[in-house]
Amino acid sequence: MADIQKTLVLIKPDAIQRELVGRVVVRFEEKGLKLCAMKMTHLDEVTLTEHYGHLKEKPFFPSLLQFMMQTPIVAMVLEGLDAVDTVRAIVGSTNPRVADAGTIRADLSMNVPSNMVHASDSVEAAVAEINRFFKPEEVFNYEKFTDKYHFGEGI
Ligand code: IDP
Ligand code: MG
Repeated sequence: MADIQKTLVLIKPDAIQRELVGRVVVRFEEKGLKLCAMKMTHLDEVTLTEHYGHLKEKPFFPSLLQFMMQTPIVAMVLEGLDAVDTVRAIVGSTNPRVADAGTIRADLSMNVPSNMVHASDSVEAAVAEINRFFKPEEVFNYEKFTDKYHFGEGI
């Protein structure tokens, strides 16, 4: 049984610099994921240290933070059936050079940390990350005519 879930996506500074924000958004939209929240924000060290806490001991951690603060980023909440795994599948694996062709990272990037997007990796992480980047009133629940295709029985 599939669950309706929400997940967090960040469009990283390399995508902003390379003017690929629209290309990223369209991939999620055309899949059938529902846009529930979206904003541009400039991340700070405190937020990033929390967000990338699992990487704090890695040698590349300081450069990852520097990279993520180069420009503002675009944060989004997407909703859909099994949205956490569905979005991760569209995003592709961390290293864009070995990511599956057809994924955002494989098709549009070459390197780390500049791999275009962040996506939550579990339902628990998605809840924590949505709360980190959005106030409850910034996340919208609304009906669309296409819900029956993307969320319901598909008929
Ligand atoms: P994920 O983004 O696919 O979930 P994580 O392991 O959580 O991958 O790493 C978070 C981010 O840190 C990556 O998306 C990438 O931008 C960066 N990163 C991961 N590994 C490396 C590395 O070896 N060198 C530089 N940056 C890295
Ligand atoms: Mg991760």
